[in-house]
Amino acid sequence: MIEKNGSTTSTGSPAISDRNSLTLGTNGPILLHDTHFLEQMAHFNRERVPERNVHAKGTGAFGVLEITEDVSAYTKAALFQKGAKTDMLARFSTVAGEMGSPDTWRDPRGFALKFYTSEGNYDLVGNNTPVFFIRDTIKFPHFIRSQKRLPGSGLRSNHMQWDFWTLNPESAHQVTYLMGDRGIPKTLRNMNGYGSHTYMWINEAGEKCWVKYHFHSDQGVEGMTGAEANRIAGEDADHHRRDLHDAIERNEFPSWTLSVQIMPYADAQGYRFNPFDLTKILPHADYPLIKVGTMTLNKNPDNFFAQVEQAAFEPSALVPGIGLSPDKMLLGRTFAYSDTHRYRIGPNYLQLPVNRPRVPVNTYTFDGAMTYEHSGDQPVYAPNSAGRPFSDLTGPVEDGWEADGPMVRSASQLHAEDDDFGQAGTLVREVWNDEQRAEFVDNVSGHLLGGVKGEVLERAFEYWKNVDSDTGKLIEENVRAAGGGA
Ligand code: HDE
Repeated sequence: MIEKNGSTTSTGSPAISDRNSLTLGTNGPILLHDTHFLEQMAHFNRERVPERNVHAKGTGAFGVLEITEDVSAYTKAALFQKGAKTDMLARFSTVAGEMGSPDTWRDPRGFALKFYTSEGNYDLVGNNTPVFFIRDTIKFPHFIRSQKRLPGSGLRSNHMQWDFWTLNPESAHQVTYLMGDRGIPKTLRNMNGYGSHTYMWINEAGEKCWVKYHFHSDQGVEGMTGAEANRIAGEDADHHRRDLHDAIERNEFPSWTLSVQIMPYADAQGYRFNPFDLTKILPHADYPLIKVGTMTLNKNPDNFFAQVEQAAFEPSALVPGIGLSPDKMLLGRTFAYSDTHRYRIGPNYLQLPVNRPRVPVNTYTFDGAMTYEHSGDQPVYAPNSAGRPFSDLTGPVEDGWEADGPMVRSASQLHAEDDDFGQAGTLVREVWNDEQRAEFVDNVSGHLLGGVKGEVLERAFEYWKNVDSDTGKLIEENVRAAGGGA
């Protein structure tokens, strides 16, 4: 008795029933050899892979990057040549929330891009903010744990967040940005994206420069107030995911204009800010934006788990013409991402269709769990006498930079105008208008009134007065008047 066009077992043979277990008599016990039941249940218990330990809640879409301008003077990377069109995947995410957390919590948004280029994958894993909270990778686990849940109660804690932020004052620029009107995007289509770090570009002649990426939303940048966000969080935890998905379903394809800031290689050393300090921006007056092209998202994933949950982005995925920089955060990330993918997805995560390069791969890594791609009986060592290609270049690498000195553990050397609060103060005083400043003061006051107390609260008042004394005083007055700190 076989049902035509029914389902199958995972071994491909016709399944008898997905509704009734095999029993002895209609009222009898389930039989151990009901292997279809066993397989369904055992696999069900293994359906989840560990969620990302940061950026767990996210949304993905496929699209294309089209280069409309000539930037070949700066980079030889194929995907950035005028006229190039490169398929891509984007994943936007929050940072601290778990997989089921509300899209509209106040948090930076991940802006992770994977370009399937003709020279291999290029991943640009940025955020919707041009800066970040810290300058040294070693602080990252501490930072993230302080933004998540208390070890005892498992509850989130504003007090713990502010304890970290005020004990690490380099966070001030990013926290100012986070507490401003861009801290909660209205939709994922209404936010900008940034590479955040300073990277290196190398042109055909081997000349290097430093580069920062800006993806400006062609839909315009719009935020959401805290009150609105809290209401929506209760109504629809997937508000942002739904908006992006439904817009693409309606063929309303969101796009972003890609521009770059280019810093001549030699400028970095003496520039007034350390260009490799991730808590700093490069003022556009010093290095104006240069338009490059347009990124458009035009296809929803067919399967969320296979194509978004298992998508693996890594700052180490580079192509010729693009390099890293002395930014300690960027260098630290080049280890962390592929390490987390090997753990979370498996050692052969790059063989999954969503992560697989669109070019032939000839690398000397073999076997490991779930190996799918293989190189037949070609040599698995190099050099070899069987003609399997291997690389053997020596001498200075084209994407390197000069460095020397004793081995130390220390903060980077400060440049002339480097400090923890200056650029945050500029954002508050010179970039924002009165309305944006008022919203910022309300957001910070409200957050501090959410359980921040004692010396942490006092440090927070000092932190904000260091950013800007007027708004800092206003925040302190608001919080004390509302009985904060009790
Ligand atoms: Fe991440 N980050 N990060 N991060 N990050 C991860 O990789 C890490 C940082 C960012 O949609 C993890 O797959 C370290 C800055 C995005 O799949 C992990 C440091 C920026 C995403 C990781 C940072 C980012 C991640 C967790 C300190 C913007 C989501 C899960 C140096 C410039 C990518 C994972 C996606 C994800 C490590 C800081 C952006 C643990 C060590 C700065 C958009 O590997």
